[in-house]
Amino acid sequence: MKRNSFILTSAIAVICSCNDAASDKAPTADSSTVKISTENNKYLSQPLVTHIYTADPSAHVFNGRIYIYPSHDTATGTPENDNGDHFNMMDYHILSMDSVGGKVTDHGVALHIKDIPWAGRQLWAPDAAFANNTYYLYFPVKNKQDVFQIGVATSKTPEGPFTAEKEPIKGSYSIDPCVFQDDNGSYYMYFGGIWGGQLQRWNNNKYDSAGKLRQPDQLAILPRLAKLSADMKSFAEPVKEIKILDSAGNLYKEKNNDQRFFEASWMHKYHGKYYFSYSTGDTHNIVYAIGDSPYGPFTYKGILLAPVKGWTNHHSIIEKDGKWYLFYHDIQLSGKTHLRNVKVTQLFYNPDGTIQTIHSQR
Ligand code: FUB
Repeated sequence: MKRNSFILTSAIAVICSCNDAASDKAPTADSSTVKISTENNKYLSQPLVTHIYTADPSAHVFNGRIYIYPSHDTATGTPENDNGDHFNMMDYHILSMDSVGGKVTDHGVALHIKDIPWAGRQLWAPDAAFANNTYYLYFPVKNKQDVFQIGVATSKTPEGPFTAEKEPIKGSYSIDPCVFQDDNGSYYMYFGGIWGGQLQRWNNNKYDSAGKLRQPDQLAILPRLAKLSADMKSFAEPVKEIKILDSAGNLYKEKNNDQRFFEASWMHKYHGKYYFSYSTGDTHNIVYAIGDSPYGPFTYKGILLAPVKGWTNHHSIIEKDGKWYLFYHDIQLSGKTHLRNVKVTQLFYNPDGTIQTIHSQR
């Protein structure tokens, strides 16, 4: 995963950084922190925690408290490539806070890869849901054949620890699960990611290890969705594709990489409409599209979060006490692609239901 401008920025950041490349701990209060802090006012928000690296924040309000389910980035020394092998995460830590701006608690290890019987490597972006008096943690990880699937783990408390099911969710594949509860109590999982997320290997829900990315003039690969069963551990229906349309009603082509889906699905509802948001990956935006059904189609509306410092862009959206918030990440603390830090900022709607674009650097 590379882009030319970012390689240059990264190179400068690596030269300037005093952080230990072999450590997965974010800097504590030392001279390197002071050096970084002179740049702090360039950013819209500051990292929520600085003692570990965190990314891909899926936020939820459970029992009136904000819980954040992030990836836990680690420096394993795996070289960077377009498959994202450098995102080689081993466990999850769940964060929580009473309100935005309040003290953030790290609840420690909630699930470790060694406790997932079917897992091979790379614990990527998780999500969580509450049903049946149980908290469910959904996570993508490569199985022992190096193919991404999605697993589920359960706990009686939102912060875990979580116990993983022995097998992945049957029929699941690729990465970045987002579990959305509709007003009628139905739950849907949105998922998928191209490139390292392997979505290009899945056509009609069948695996093809030789599956290729689309050519510029071909239709773009679409994100996926399935309704969850009442047990929250299985799909209630075959996985479906989600149509994202331009204002003329056409599907995007691969060459429309400013708008087409790449990874990092999120679903929320606002004034009765379904807002499907996602990352455009190699163009680094979080964009959104609006529809009338959880199944879509969704019509593209614009950029929600402009590119952040770093290659990946990943987010979630919640409402708390009448305000809407965007959780996201960048690489302010480390200057390194794979060592990210989660952040939050308020999100604002226009009267017509569109969302004001957020720029994370001033
Ligand atoms: O954290 C690993 C991967 O990077 C996530 O699954 C993607 O969404 C991107 O943020």
